[in-house]
Amino acid sequence: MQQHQLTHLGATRSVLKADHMLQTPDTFVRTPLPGAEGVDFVVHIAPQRGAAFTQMTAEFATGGMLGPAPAQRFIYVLEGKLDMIAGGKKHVLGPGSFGYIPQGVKHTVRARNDARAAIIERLYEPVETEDEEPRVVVGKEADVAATPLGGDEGLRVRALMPDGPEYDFAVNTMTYNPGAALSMVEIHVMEHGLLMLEGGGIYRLGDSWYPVEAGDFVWMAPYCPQWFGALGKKPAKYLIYKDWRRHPLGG
Ligand code: UGY
Ligand code: MN
Repeated sequence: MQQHQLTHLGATRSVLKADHMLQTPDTFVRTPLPGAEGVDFVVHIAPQRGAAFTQMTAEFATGGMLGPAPAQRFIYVLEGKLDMIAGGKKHVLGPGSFGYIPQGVKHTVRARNDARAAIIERLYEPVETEDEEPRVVVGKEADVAATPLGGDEGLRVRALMPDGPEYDFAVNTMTYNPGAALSMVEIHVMEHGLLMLEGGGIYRLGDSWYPVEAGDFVWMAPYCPQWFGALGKKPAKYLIYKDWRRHPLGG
């Protein structure tokens, strides 16, 4: 039988609204960035859209290198291996490993083989009452203790960043058993960047409900109503950024 070519005719699950965005892999557009070599970037969200941070996926060819960071940088490896030199130490980051580099700390990140990583960058917001400075952090997601959210064993949170007053953002993974869901529709001042890592489900954003699956990116502006329920036969897991521990009026 003749195989018919699927023609999308301009259709996609991607959606852009004032307070949220769903960006599916068929709509990812790659761009080079200054200082980087052998890396294509998908800039998922940026201040150009009103976000106070930048989240990208970096796609490295073997030997590809990131350029310098204009801000704090958080890296979560999705595929392949990265050599990261920061704070005078060399770290090998494989899938599920992460690294945080404070703003202004010189570092290099180079791919040992073809690799992909989620990269989150945010300008540091110091607080006058805080003397401690953020430090380089390296870890593996699987080694981080999981906390049931609100006592729900079916929904586990792993905090990848330390939660000290010197840190101004959090990056967590959230793992939902099939059928598990957020216990409430959240509406909060923090904004989110979210990358679906595994499985899928239904995301409520504002007044819309969207099917989402591994590979999708979601941006939620401050106060965007949000809820997620996991569907399917295997757990759903996402990586989620939020601004944290800073007064909304600054200072
Ligand atoms: O940390 C959070 O605000 C998280 N519960 N939000 C979310 O999963 N959409
Ligand atoms: Mn939230």
